[in-house]
Amino acid sequence: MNELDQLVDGACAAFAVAPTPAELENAKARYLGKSGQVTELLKALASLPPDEKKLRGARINEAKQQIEAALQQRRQALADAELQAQLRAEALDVTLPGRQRGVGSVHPVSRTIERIESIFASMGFDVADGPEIETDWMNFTALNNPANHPARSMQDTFYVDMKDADGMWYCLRTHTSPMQVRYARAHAERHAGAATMPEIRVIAPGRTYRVDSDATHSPMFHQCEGLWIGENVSFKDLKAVFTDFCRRFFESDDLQLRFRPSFFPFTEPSAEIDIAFSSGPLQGKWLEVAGSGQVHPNVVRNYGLDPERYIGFAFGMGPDRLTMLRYGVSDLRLFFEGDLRFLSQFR
Ligand code: 2NM
Repeated sequence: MNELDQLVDGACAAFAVAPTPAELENAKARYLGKSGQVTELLKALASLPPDEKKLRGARINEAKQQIEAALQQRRQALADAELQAQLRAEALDVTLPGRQRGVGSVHPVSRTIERIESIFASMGFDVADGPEIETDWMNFTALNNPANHPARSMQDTFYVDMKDADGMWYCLRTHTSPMQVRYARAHAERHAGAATMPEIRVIAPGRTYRVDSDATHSPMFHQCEGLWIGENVSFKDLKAVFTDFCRRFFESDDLQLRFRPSFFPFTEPSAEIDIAFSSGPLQGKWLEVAGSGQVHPNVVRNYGLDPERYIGFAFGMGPDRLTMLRYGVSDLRLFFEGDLRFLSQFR
């Protein structure tokens, strides 16, 4: 093998093992660069006699063309490989299923509250909500609780380290009735001085707080209280409204109701309301679902209304307990733990 063939073979071998374009260009410089081996051979032609120069020049040029061809081929191969690698790296599997966004759902207690709201809305009740931190007057005094009533004690009520304008500690509301006081007072004020006042018909659902915690009591629980005040609203209206509500809420036309005498400071007379299902696992068993009564004259007065003219009823129920009954949930605490294994069952 002559010297030029060896040069071509060497160049081809060097190009073939160059792993990157940069290293390929380094290898090229060793052959075709300013002082590369081929360039040096061409420079050496100058010292040859004309006829030898022509022959050798042609041979060197032939070798040079072979080397340039090998270089071009290797450049193309490296560029192709780089493109393939990039395509592989950026490959998208368009057949993969998409990543699902988690599907949320309404909390079972919120569902119950929405259900209560829509049933009462259909009977002409407004829905009111308001502060969870209340003044002593709104939470207790306006509702005819005596100054020394045990519900006011720190064993039963959460107090906030802040005093109101009367110098009393603010508390976390222990029921939603203070919201009804706010609503009724605003209503009375709006119609003050007019010959007649439209009836007050409102429910107040929301969070309430008491110092209590076991399988059937949570320090935060929900209440929904209702109020209907007018010039001629009586206990029979309460019975009709609440019977209709319970039958629609539990989707049972033959559900039975029982009004059992009781006591609340804010109503007189007062009654517990029990229901009995006509079928299912709880059939025939009396279950307490609400408290109720004719609003006490002192409370009507605190609404800013004349108790000689205005009368009505109020009731209070626990959406947490209604949810347990409706869905057969046995532990109240499940509602407040945020465990998706439980909550997703209501999707
Ligand atoms: C209950 C039971 C009985 C009630 C009373 C009032 C108000 F504001 F009219 F005085 N609101 N809610 C009431 C009556 C609540 O809960 C067990």
